Amino acid sequence: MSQEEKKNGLSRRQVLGTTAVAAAAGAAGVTGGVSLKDAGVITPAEAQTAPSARSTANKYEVKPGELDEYYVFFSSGQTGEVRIVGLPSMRELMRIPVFNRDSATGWGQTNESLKVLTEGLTPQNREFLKDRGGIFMNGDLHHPHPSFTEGTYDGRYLFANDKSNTRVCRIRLDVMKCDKIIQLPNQATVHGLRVQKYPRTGYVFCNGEDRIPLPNDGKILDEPKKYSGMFTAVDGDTMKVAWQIIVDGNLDNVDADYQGKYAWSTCYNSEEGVTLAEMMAKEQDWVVIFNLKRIEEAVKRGDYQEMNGVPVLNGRHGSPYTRYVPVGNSPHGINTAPDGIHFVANGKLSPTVTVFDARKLDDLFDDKIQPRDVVVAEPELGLGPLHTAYDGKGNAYTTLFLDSQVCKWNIDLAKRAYKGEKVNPVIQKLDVHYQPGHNHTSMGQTKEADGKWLISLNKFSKDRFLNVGPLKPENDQLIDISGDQMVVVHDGPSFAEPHDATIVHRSKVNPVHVWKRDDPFFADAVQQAKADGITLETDSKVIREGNKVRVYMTSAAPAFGLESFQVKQGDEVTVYVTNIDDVEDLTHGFCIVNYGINMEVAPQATASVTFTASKPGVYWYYCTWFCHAMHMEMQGRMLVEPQAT
Ligand code: RUQ
Ligand code: CUA
Repeated sequence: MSQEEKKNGLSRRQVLGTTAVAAAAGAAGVTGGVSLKDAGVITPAEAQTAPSARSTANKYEVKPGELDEYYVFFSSGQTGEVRIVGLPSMRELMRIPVFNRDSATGWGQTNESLKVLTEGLTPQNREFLKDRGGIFMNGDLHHPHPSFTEGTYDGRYLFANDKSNTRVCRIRLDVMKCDKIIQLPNQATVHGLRVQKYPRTGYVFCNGEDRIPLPNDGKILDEPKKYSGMFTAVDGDTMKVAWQIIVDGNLDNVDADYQGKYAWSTCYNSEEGVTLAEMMAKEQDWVVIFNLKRIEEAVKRGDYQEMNGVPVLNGRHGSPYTRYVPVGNSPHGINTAPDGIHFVANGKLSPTVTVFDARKLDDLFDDKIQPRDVVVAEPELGLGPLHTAYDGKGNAYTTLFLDSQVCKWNIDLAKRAYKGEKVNPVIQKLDVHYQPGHNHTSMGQTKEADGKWLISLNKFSKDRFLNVGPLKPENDQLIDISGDQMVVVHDGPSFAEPHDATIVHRSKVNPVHVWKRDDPFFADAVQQAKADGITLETDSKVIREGNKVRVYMTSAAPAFGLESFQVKQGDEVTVYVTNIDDVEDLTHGFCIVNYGINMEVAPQATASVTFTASKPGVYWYYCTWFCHAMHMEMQGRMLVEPQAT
């Protein structure tokens, strides 16, 4: 210890730790005139006598080897994957490739992933992609939402949208892999995505944002009045479209109730224009309410038109299935409160948010009240409200994009103010860095909102991190909301883009450690092996059928089941690798050098890849995941015999 440290009774390591806590706690810092004690930091000597203060100091620390309390499922925007982050440490734990092509896992190259990526394409796009490798190589994943049972997460699935190619994915939370992707017909872009909360998921609600001609076959081009917007309900169990409904305007975000009766979407461009000026012309846009029971009955009755194999209903103004409630111009986020009663549409261009009472919707659909009668508050919060989160104690947290703030306000006070009482619903405004889009509270999108944490997903980081060139990371900030005041406790840079996230308590998710051998994810490989008389767990063998060659091999650290195999130039080769190691965290990889092949094979999994052996010569294959002291030696040779000329 240095003299200075001795004087303070702190080691250098402790000082570094406590400085971080002091700075994180929003104090001016240790040298800025605030003592460690003021910042809630105490010396080891004091810690003996003040255990509660001690635990305050360590509140935000997750020590090496300690586990986080929450999973955060982050979207990655234009990267097209899902990321799993631990909260409160904000450590990135895993990435799940979905709409992107991933070098490490072979997602987009293995037969197992190609099946997921291709089987749900619309026929038109299957044709379009024929000469383009068969799959889209990009995605824009915005909104990841886990499945529900009775108003809270059930740990089965996570659903998310691809805005760029109009797709919806499903990720299995037992293995953290995507098992289904569907491309939505009759729709251009899917932006807002949320799921049915009650009785279960059930439906995955998908907002079509851009309006297009139906069918979009080139007969109608520059006649925007003939375009349609679309709302889709996907069945989360089958990953098929259950029904679609045509709407007026462009749908933005969506959420659902806690009763299983309604879904609601923000909707902009009531003008139905195609330029910015046209879209902003009117003072008002809408929130569209969808009556699920009436829609289901209509589908049963046959009150729809079938388009591309899907029942499509008419939900335009005057339809019995929808109601349009006027709100300020271009609303953005829409968020259901955990009380099961209120939902809030965020103004974006208007400094207000609009609070609705879901209990009034039955009367609205029965035409007993006017659309605006379902509005119970409209507090003015600040500039650019985009999304709202909740703490389950009656408070709401709204991001203010233009003000670079989070505004904490109280729903009840807002309702009283709306009735004319002289009360201010705003409790606190906290600076965030900078320009927040989505924000999320722990369990806050369920009826089990626990009011402990808020993350603010900020679109700009500017000066908050070391300069890494013109393209900057974005900034996810962790905010403690357990006290009366919000406190920023952590900055976390992230690469494109922390678009949206869901914070799930770890008790809700229970992934496996190794694959089960009968997992449907590689059932096709198992079936093919059976047809070839191969037992994947024990056999390493080459099967030839004309110019189709199937190479089966096991992998067990540090060796593949085959030290070499031989094929002929021009053969269509499929390599099946089965990882027979039954040990947690013992993943192998299979890479063929100069053949552009690489894939991950986790414990007890089978992975396969198909390619044409178009180049003759000797090609080493090796294991790409560090698995053993002899990992470097885990290799073999593919011998490609030249074609006879
Ligand atoms: S929307 S920043 Cu794509 Cu999630 Cu509001
Ligand atoms: Cu197997 Cu490295």
